[in-house]
Amino acid sequence: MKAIIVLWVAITTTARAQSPTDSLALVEFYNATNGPNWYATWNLEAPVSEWYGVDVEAGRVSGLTLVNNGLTGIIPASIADLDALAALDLSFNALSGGIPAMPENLFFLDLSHNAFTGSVPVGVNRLWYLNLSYNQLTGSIPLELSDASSLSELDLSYNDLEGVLPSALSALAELGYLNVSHNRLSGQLPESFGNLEFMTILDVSHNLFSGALPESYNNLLFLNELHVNDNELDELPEITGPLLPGAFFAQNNRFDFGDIEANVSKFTGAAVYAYAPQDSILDTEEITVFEGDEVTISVPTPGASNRYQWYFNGEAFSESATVVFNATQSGVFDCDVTNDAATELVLHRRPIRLNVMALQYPGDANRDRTCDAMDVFVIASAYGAQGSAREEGGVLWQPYPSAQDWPLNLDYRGQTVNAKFCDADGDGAVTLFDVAAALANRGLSY
Ligand SMILES: [Ca+2]
Ligand SMILES: [Ca+2]
Repeated sequence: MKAIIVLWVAITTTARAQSPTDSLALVEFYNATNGPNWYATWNLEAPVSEWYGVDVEAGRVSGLTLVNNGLTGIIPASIADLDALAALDLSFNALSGGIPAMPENLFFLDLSHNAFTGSVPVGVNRLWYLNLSYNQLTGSIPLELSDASSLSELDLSYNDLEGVLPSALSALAELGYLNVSHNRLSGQLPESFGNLEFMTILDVSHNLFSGALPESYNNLLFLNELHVNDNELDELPEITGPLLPGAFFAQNNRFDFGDIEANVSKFTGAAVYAYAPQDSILDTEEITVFEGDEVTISVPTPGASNRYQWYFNGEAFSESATVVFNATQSGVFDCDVTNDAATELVLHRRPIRLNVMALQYPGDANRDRTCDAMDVFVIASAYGAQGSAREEGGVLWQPYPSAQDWPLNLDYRGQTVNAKFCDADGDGAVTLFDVAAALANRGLSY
């Protein structure tokens, strides 16, 4: 009832100088967005032209600016009745629900920093400024946005938008600012954006874009800021076109030194930039060999002036791109790749796990490569021990892949020897037969 009275007052007091349709739509908006509790509220008995944030031109409402004014609730569908409205700024409030059809003559629309859900509105084709950032909009970026041919600033950042960045947006010939950062957009960056000749700031960061940064972006001669960081891009062309004196952010992608080396001066020439860190390179590997086998590990990664630092179990191991060695013990190899030209980036090679399977010569219980009286003594000290059998039994003086480690370790002259090496014949128990094997092979070495 109160709302109806308020409505009647508004119409009767303002109708003479004001379109009744506009007044109705504004009062409905006021009621739907908790008007009485706005920080700066409206005196509905005053003329519309005196209401806070309302611009009136020639008796029609042309602007509505209620930034950070405590608005809650939804925008009613009747907002579309304000058909002379040119500018609508409701940013920094707590409005929610879907964004209804907007007055079609709008050229400025800022609904950023609210809690709107649903999809990006379309059909407002006179817009030159559209900011819907910091909401919870879902769905994809509508192709129809490309019908707003005067659009020069488009900000859809900090939403939950999915799908691709439509190539059709390259029809927005006036576009100078495009920000779609902090969504879940994927696919390739459109080649056609190289035609957006007035593009000054392009921010596609914090999405799931993959593939290459299109070489066509070299045509963006006014590009001052390029934010492609925090995606899954893996190819950076040599940037020959824009000077990028402002900002160039490419970190947290899958670029390697082949991508960065050629563009270092483009980064360092910018006022602010980052090309590090990048994702780890190459796949994790697992290599299983017998001890003594030759092993080759490498870091096949592009870059003309790369340097390599290998680590084995965390300790510096080698500085070669490719390392060849004879396996002695199991462990994990890591490699850091640095570059003399692009000095701020360290690329981590994903680890290589080396499993070295021990070989056993029957009778060499203490593993000093010789079978002698000491081995007889060691075997006797493990007499009765049991554990896994070898896959292949036998006592010939030749290497056998050893069994899995036994629970028992022997301390022999400060050296730990697993009891499985006392099982000369490999049957899973240390018995007199093993002592006999050691005696038979006594004096042999390898
Ligand atoms: Ca020995
Ligand atoms: Ca045995």
